[in-house]
Amino acid sequence: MVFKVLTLFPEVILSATNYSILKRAQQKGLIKIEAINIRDFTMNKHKRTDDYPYGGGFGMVMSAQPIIDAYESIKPAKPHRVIYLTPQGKTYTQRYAEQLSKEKEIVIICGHYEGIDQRVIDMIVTDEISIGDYVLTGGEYAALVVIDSVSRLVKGVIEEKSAQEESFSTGLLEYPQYTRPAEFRGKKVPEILLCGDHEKIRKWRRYQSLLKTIKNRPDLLENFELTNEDREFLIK
Ligand code: 6GU
Repeated sequence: MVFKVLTLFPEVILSATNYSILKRAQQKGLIKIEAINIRDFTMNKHKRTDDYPYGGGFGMVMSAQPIIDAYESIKPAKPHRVIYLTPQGKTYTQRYAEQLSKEKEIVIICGHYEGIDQRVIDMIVTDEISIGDYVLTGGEYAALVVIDSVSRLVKGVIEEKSAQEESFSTGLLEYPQYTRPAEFRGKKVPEILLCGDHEKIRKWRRYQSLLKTIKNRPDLLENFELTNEDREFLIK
C-alpha cells in the first residue's frame, strides 16, 4: 500500500510514522509513505499557498494551483482514491478503513486554514473524510489516523488474529485485560482468569464486553444482535 500525502508539513507525517509497527511495515516494504510539500509547487513569488476568500469573511483559503500541481507531479497511473481530510467530510469508521485497505495507492490532501479552494475538490477529490465531530488545526493528524488504521489492515503488518478479533469486528467493546503480577498494590486480577477453565473465561469476557458496551457505547447495541447467551447474562 502506498500513501502519497500532499501537505504543508511533510515532517509531521514522516516523523510520526517512523516508529514501532509503521516503521517496521515500511522497512518490510508492506507500506510506503511519501510526503509531498505543497509549498514546493507554488508559483507565488512570496511562496504563499493561501489567499483571501472570495466573498469576504474570516481566515484564509488554500489556493488551487499549488495543490493541483503537486498532485499532477505524483498522480498514480492507475485509478485511485484522492482523500481530502476535512471536518466537512463523511465520518471515518472501521468499515471505511477496511474499504480503503483494498486500494493499492491512496493520495491524501491535508488542508489548513479555512480549507481549500472548492475547485480542487471538484477536480480531483474522490472522498471527503472527517475523523470525528471536533475541529483540528489541520489535516495532518487526521491523515495519520487514516494511515495508521489502514496500514494495520494490510496483510503482514500485524498478526492476523489481532486485526479480526477486535472491537468493531465483533460489534462490542473489548473485555478488560490483565498481565502479571496477579496482585498489584492490593488490587487482584479477577479470580476466574486464573482458573484455567477456558469456557468459563470466554463467558466472563463476553459478559464484560457487554457491560463495557452498555456503559460506554450504548449506541453500538442498536445495530447489534444479542445472542441467547447474552440475553441470559443480562437478565440475571
Ligand atoms: Cl479531517 N480535519 C480537521 N481540520 N479537523 C477535523 C477533521 C479533519 N476531522 C475532524 N476534525
